[in-house]
Amino acid sequence: MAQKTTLKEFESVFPKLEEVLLEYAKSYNLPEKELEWYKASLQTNTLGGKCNRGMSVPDSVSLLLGKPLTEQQYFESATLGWMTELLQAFFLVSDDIMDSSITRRGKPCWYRQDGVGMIAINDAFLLEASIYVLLKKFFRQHPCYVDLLELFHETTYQTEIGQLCDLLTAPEDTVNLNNFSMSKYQFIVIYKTAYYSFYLPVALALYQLNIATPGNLKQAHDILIPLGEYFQVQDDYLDNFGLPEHIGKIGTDIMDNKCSWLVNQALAIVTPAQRRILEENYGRKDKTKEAVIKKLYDDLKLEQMYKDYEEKRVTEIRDMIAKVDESQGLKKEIFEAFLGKIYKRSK
Ligand code: GPP
Ligand code: MG
Ligand code: MG
Ligand code: MG
Repeated sequence: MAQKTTLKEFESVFPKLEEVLLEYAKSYNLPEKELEWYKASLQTNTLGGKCNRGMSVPDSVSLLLGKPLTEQQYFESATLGWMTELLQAFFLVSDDIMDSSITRRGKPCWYRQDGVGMIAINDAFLLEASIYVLLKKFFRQHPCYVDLLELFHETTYQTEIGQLCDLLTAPEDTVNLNNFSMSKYQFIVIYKTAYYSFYLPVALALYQLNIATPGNLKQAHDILIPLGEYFQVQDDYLDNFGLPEHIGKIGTDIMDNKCSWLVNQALAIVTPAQRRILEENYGRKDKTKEAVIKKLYDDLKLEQMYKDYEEKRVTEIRDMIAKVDESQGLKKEIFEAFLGKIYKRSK
């Protein structure tokens, strides 16, 4: 029987990885003050989240094997999990600057913390570089070292083209609702979120066990990308309808002129008068205009539309999971575990 990891167990691996990263920086004679800075950035930006992505690496490895992991197997999978969390930390520190966000995980965003500012950009680069320090230290001899290396690079590339589209679809100075569409939306969310959040952890698990094949990677991809799409729809829904105390962040999508799921749904059903309200108030850095849009979303009953979407999408995803052919080494439970963690989430 497979065994599920706990946040406590997963977090217990972090100090060892932190030590390796600090020792590595010391080997370059990085002065004490900068060493302390790097440590603070690592801790603030990598810890304190739900670790859903990171923990799904050991969970997937254990499900693939059908038994609890040995200490060595757990350490390897948790290390790959923490590398996923470092990638996420790199993205979030950067994304919060680009989105002018206020809080993250219930605290001020890193770039808004005392004395940090634009140093956060370099901190984000260092968080990314830390992935490859760990990969080399622990996986240099692994038969899939190059596959793992390429997977992290490819996933980073995919996320960055998604982010590019997210940003270019949301110019700060011009609001043009004609730029939004569901097909644009789909591109943005698949690339900026689904690959790194859903496909990456499972592909890592397959490589760790050296059982990845083009067939099972594609099978995993074909379910995990729709799951990731659904996850980002939830993120967009929560940006407006979630509670900051639950989601740990304050929504910025309306003021940021984002091609969000909500605005796309609104556009599909508005009357000409409501469309004018959208045109005059969406995407402005103005709290009063934001409130007008929030009121419009309520009038349009977008909360109920989301709930209907969620039920329909989850039924479709369950059907896809039911059809997984396990003879290629994958297990349905891997996908069920992801779905179980996110269905009806409020954070
Ligand atoms: C989520 O978008 C996507 C990311 C965090 C990927 C960022 C990618 C980079 C290359 C920097 P979001 O802005 O909706 O997330 P959140 O709501 O958490 O700010
Ligand atoms: Mg953001
Ligand atoms: Mg963003
Ligand atoms: Mg968001």
